[in-house]
Amino acid sequence: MIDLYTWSTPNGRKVSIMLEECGLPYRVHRIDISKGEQFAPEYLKINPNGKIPSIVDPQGPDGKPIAMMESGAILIYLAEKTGRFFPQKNKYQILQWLMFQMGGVGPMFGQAHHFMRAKKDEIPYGSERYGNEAKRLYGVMDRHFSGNEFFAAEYSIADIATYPWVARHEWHRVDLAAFPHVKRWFDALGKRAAVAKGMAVPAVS
Ligand SMILES: N[C@@H](CCC(=O)N[C@@H](CS)C(=O)NCC(=O)O)C(=O)O
Repeated sequence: MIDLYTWSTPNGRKVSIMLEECGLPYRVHRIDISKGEQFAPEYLKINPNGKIPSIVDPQGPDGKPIAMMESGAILIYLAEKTGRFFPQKNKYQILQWLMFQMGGVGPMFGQAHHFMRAKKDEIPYGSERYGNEAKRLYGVMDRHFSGNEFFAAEYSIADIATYPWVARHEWHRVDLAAFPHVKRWFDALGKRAAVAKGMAVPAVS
């Protein structure tokens, strides 16, 4: 049984979607990042970066336990463990779009959320800068999806990594109607049972 340390955020949900897609049994540990639980000394032993998500797999490589942080690396690990959603024949295409998510979509949308949903006064410079960058990234995805069903030739960890971020489109003030090909991709993925299940993790307590 894999232990998943997570919270109700896009980076956490990438991993719960992947675990659901692969049919791997897992146990959810809620790390409430609004309460600072990500900085608890016990948790830092699993994730030295003090963020979610993390996993501990007692059956890691060579049968030995492994603890992992960084959602992109965890997706690659789970894909290689199960042989799912990261086929060798599309490996570099998938990696390219996975890195686009890890280095672009995630950090930029995350910053847009920070500035647009700031607890005190909204900071217009930050909202504009990251809001514009978010829209630019939607443009890149929209052009790609105008001629491609998925990021790579088939559904892969690149799609799994990006879906939970696009699911927060209202948070970064993007109207999917302006990006019809992203909307088609988003709606199609949302119909997958594993995506719906993974998006509901952690369960509301
Ligand atoms: N690059 C990391 C980013 C992880 C990340 O930023 N997690 C956020 C939630 S989505 C977090 O734990 N934030 C708490 C904090 O920064 O203190 C990954 O993909 O795993």
